[in-house]
Amino acid sequence: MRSKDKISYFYDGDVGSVYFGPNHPMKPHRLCMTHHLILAYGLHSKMEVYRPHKAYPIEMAQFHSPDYVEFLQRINPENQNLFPNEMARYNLGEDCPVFEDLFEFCQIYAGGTIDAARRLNNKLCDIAINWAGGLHHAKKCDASGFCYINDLVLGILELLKHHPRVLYIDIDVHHGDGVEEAFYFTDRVMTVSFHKFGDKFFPGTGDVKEIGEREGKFYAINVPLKDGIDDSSFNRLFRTIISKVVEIYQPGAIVLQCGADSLARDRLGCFNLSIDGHAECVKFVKKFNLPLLVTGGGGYTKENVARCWTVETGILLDTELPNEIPENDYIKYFAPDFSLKIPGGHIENLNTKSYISSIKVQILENLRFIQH
Ligand code: V1P
Ligand code: CA
Ligand code: ZN
Repeated sequence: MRSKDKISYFYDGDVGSVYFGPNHPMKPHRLCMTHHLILAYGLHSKMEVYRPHKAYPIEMAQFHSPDYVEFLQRINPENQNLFPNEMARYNLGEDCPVFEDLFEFCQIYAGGTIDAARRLNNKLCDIAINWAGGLHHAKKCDASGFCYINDLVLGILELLKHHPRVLYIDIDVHHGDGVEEAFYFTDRVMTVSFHKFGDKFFPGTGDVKEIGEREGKFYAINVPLKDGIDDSSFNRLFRTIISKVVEIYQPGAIVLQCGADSLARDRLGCFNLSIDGHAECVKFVKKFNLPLLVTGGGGYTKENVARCWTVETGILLDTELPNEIPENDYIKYFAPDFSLKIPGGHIENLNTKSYISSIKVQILENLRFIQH
């Protein structure tokens, strides 16, 4: 362990007040709940808290096409009916609706991840946190799966200015397809996503056989899982794969996407992870003592998202948190037990020992082809 990690934390109070619409599972209000829980536990006094800059269109265009960025800037709920062709072309609609202040929302969450990467690059901190970021599905010219601008790709591009190799790890229940696609042909970024795969689960990609191409061959790792994976099998698999990856790839920095929809009882997810099981991944990655950029991602049972990211902030700060949730503006959401931790779930675990073992063998086999 480093003697004392310096942590930069990014939050903008405006991010929690945007609204994707009735029945939409993505609730940015979860970010506000998370922040207030972090404050209630007094964690703000142990880290540097920053309001991120609003990412400029030119910064977004480091990855996205300028015409797509321009359209996001121009579109609003009042004029969207005038642009049916562009709405379809850029995949805006049901999953990725146009809502009030959409562009400003993108600027804030993308600005947070870019600022986080810059502070790490300038050695102003050891760990940087942006719970509003982690929108891993956005593509160069397309919105996808509640994601418009891919802040993770922008953050990684920033880290690549200072580091020859960056490792991206994604524990959201969905495949990190946008980040994988952005770096599919390069060996300068290794992407590793753990996700549910099969039964037409969104986005449908992330087979173990998707491994990268050309220079990037063997630098994309996919860990496709079935419903019901529990803490012990997930943590064992995570540790085995990530320790081997770090040993062989020797990254200069790590980006960890902590989507909380891999928790038990998530509205969209289907795993059995407890908060301790999820947080164990954060603890494990922190131990490598490499510059670490931590983001949020999915997470659709808001009170559990707030619990999870607060626990993980505590872990990054090496601070134990009492299990009884302190008084805060959103205390009523944590009724009836007001406890910080949630246990694992009990849906049937369809990941047999032999299935997990075969995935592990294929992944470790591919890692043998990497030069070191
Ligand atoms: O399944 C689909 C699309 C819609 N069909 C044409 C296929 N979309 C999913 C998108 C999930 C996005 C997850 C994002 C993240 O990885 C990162 C932030 O967590 C979807 C689902 C679902 N159950 O998978 N969209 C919706 N539900 C949805 C429901 C109501 C209103 C709008 C969208
Ligand atoms: Ca994932
Ligand atoms: Zn997700």
